[in-house]
Order: sequence, then C-alpha cells, then structure tokens
Amino acid sequence: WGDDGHYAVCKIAQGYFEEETVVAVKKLLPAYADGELAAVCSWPDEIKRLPQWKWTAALHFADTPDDKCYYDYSRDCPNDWCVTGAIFNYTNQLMSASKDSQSIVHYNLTEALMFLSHYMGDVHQPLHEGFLGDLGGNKVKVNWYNQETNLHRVWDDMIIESALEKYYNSSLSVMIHALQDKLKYGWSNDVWSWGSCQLNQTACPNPYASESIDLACKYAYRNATAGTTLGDYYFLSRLPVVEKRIAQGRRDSLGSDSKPNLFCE
Ligand code: DCM
Ligand code: DCM
Ligand code: ZN
Repeated sequence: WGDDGHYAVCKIAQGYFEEETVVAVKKLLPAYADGELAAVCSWPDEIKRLPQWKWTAALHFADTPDDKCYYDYSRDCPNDWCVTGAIFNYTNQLMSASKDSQSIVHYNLTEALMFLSHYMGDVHQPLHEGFLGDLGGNKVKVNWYNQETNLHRVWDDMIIESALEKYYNSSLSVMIHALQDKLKYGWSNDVWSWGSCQLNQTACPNPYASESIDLACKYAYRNATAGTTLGDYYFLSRLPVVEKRIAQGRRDSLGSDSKPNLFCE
C-alpha cells in the first residue's frame, strides 16, 4: 500500500488493541508519533532506499513464479527473506522481549514494531504476492482513467485515491470511519473467521499471503494486461476487495483477536 493504505490499516488495527497492548505500543513508539501507531506505519517505505536500509527492500513482498496462483513459503520466501518471513521474525522479536525482559539479545523493538505493522499491511495487498516476472505488477504499464501508471500502483494508491474523491469527500478519516462501520455491521458475519492464528502460534501470515495471490489472480491481473485503460468497471468491481483487505490488516498482529498478551510485561 501507499501512505493512505498503511495509515488506514494501522488506524483500524489500533482500535482493536487490548488495553495492555495500547500501553506497550505507546512505550515503544517514537516521540514524534505522538501516541499514534498509524503515524509511523509508512516508515519502512520512507527508509527502504537509503543505503543502510537497502536490505529491507525485499521484505515488503513475496512474489510467486509466473502464473502460479498459489503461495508456497519455502518457494516464495527463500531464507525467510520476504514479507511473511519478516512478519515471523519481527513478531518473534517482540514476543521474546515481552516474555524475557532480561534477554541478552537486545533488538530494537521500536523498529520491530514499525516494521511489523507495515508488513502486516503489505501482506494483505494482493499484488505484494503477485508474479515475480512483472515485479508484482510494477512492470505492467496501464492507464488509470487518463493517467499513465502501472498495475502495482493502481492497487497501492489509485483505487484508494479515486475512492476518497468519489465517496469520501477526499477525507481519509471519513473513509476509515466507513471501514470501521463495515467491520462492525457490514462484514460482521464473516469477521470472526478472519483470525486464523492459534494461541500457540507466533504469527500466521501464510494464509494471508495465500489469500493475496488468489485475489491477485482473480481481481488484480484479470482484464488488466499491459496497455489496458482501467476505468469505472475495474474501479467499481475492485474497490470492495481493496477495502476488505485494508480492514483485514488488523488480524492477529499486536494482540488483537486471539493474542491479547503479546506485549504483556
Ligand atoms: N516460520 C518461522 N517462524 C515461526 C513459524 C514459522 O520462521 N515461528 C517459518 C518457517 C516455516 C514456515 O514459516 O518453514 C512455514 O510455517 P507454518 O507452516 O507453520 O506456517
Ligand atoms: N514490489 C513487489 N514485488 C516486487 C518488487 C516490488 O511487490 N518484485 C513492491 C514493493 C513496493 C512497490 O512494489 O511497495 C514498488 O516497488 P519499488 O519501491 O521497489 O519501486
Ligand atoms: Zn511496503
């Protein structure tokens, strides 16, 4: 996702934190976040091109070999170096620190929190599990209405931007409130089934990556080959997918749902 998408994922997730998670997250947030997790959720995108952070660039996605519409951790996440591997890693860091405050290994838990909340958003963006050959749609040049762009950017930014203009008075907080209402009243019948993490599991990003590549094949890549002009039809049929994936970004990270004690000290 772009900045708006990540902000929305984290803002919605925050609303589901247990009380002790709120306290622990506030302790870890840098001062400039002013107590808002959402304020730092795009940080991994801001730093990924700096020389000292280049190693993080591949942790934003887990692309599959071309035309494979399913995800396989051992194939798509070599050496754990991908978005799902990163989610396992940063969840482990935060959990081990919360279990053992005397731990000799000192991770930077502020960074761990900012990476984890960003990557939980990215794993839900269908084209972050797109095809390797076109770099998750980055190489698929398309027009979004009359604007030249690529398919990855359509899913990171353009669908959200167009929705903001068309339905949400150009206000991200209006859109976030609408998604929060849909979580409560609209999707309420299936929200219970979104969290699939068992109490004895550290993190469960693999099913989310599987869903993403499935959605990439069924919605993102469909009728969107290079040179296509995407307009109302594509926008109206894909926006519900984008909205649901943003709302689902809250699942099981950071103590929501089934893991209330992640940050218990
Ligand atoms: N994995 C990990 N850390 C964990 C759990 C899993 O690095 N705490 C990685 C290694 C496994 C892969 O995820 O090969 C798939 O795990 P699973 O099938 O349990 O989801
Ligand atoms: N991306 C992806 N798969 C790739 C390469 C990049 O999903 N093989 C994602 C990461 C970024 C976006 O596309 O969110 C733009 O990539 P970059 O910032 O590297 O231009
Ligand atoms: Zn990212």
